[in-house]
Amino acid sequence: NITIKINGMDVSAPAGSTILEAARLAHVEIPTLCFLKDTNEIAACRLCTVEINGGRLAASCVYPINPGLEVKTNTPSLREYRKKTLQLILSNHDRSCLSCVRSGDCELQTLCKELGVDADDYFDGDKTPSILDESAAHMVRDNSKCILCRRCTAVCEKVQGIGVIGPNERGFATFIGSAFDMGLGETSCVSCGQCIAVCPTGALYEKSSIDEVAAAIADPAKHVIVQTAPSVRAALGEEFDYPIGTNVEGKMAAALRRLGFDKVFDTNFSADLTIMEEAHEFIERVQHGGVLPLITSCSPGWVKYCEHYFPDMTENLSSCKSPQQMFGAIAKSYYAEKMGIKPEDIVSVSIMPCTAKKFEIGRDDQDANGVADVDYSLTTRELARMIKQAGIRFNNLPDEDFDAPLGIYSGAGVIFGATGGVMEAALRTAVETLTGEELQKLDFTDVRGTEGIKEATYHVGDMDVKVAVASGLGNARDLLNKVKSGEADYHFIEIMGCPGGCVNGGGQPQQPGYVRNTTDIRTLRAKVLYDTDAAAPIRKSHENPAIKELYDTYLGAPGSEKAHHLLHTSYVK
Ligand code: HC0
Repeated sequence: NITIKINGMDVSAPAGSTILEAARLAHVEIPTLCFLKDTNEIAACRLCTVEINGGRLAASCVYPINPGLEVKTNTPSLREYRKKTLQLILSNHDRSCLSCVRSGDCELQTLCKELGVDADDYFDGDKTPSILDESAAHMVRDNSKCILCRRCTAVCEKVQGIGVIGPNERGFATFIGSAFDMGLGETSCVSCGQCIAVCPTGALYEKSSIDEVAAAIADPAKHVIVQTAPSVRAALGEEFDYPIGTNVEGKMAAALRRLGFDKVFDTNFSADLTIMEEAHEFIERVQHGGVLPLITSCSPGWVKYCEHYFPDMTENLSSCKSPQQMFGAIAKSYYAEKMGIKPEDIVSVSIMPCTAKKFEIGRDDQDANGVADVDYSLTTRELARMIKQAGIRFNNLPDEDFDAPLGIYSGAGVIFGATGGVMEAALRTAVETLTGEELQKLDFTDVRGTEGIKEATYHVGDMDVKVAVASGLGNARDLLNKVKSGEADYHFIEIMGCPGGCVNGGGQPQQPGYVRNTTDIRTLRAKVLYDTDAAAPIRKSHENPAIKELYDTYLGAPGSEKAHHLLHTSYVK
């Protein structure tokens, strides 16, 4: 450890720490705006500036501590300096805060309040010309709210390995955009929304379908049903001040009912259905010399990435639709017939932790019944907004259950939302199907956890099954390059587009930089799903009674013609 002085106090911190980290150990939080640990360490915004060794200024987010260093974090001149920095940012910022989507949880707004910025027009003058880019299916870019922190470009390039946005021009003319000023929708953006998740202001946000959903609910001619993805229950509470890692499944179901949905269902049900089809497909490919490794296809950001960047591997993708889409196809066939409702009179809504799901619902071949499988996909954040707009007191709601039959799920279905969860769920079913024996231990712990790439080998019958799991597209790229070079020979791979899986999706509640930098958000949210699985009375997809009934009375067997028609799809090269 190295001992330094912070505001006159001795503070001991590990060698290699920055001033920002050392101060935190003394419970002193230095303000930051652009800083994202391991992703955006560029000291661009200068808000974290401190005084060192008697008055020199240093950016604490990147300045390493050294023996004898003396730091002041809160002098009158520093406070003035930070206020000026904020005033300068505000001078080139669209300050229509009242109507901004981030009003109330904007990091710029919070800092202005905390640091006592008492007016917003100090340095008014020219503004950098800005664009509103609405070309993508899933999101809007509003550069008038951009503060050039570059968190979005860093996550796009360094974490996801994509880099479709970056700084254009120089100096005062600098703006974030795509090459040749193309709209995002014209680029190879995969719609993951990780840029939105890290944006501190209202410059990036999902394209909202709240009004369309509310109109459908108000239309008496429509039967409006909703499904909620596994990881929404693990994060929605954050929008209502619950600690990160609180399971709000029961209150979420109650809120959806009060919003007026005719039936409240669960994507976990169709996650179980996906496992039935995907495990069957895996066994078929293994036994009949099909293309291996089989790679999961439920994450639409990943699927789009594969189509753009690894088109020669689309044959490896499972032909299974995602659980979101399988749900929609079953809702407008099996459920519609059961209820005696025409598919075109059903409006199928999904609540997803994901922005790429907005893109997925409009893909070709996602309309098994002649109408879209899913009509609207809302993010977790949009659901929170709808609940607030409707005056529903979320925190006071009772816990309620999902409706049957499309709301019944196994523990295997709920863990889909964490990286490794789809693999574990598939193994539970594939191993029992291949061996004909009951598994003694259902926990495949090697594929759990938030590491970017995980590998394991399982002895199944007379075969060693080699599996791998990657989350985050930079990790997916590294893993696929190993497969292409022949360095690795897996049988089955799970890939999720977002680092940590859907719990960390681009549609989840946005946590401010200082929380992201100090809290393992992914692990806390994933724990909700693993705890739910551990406590579930049924933990294997093939034992879900509603799934059994679906096959017995409607689909026949996994991989049947009817199942293929409704539940499988194809990809673009
Ligand atoms: Fe996921 Fe899904 S697990 S992609 O991460 O597979 O978005 O939560 O809903 O469809 O089930 C997201 C989450 C889903 C789907 C499921 C899968």
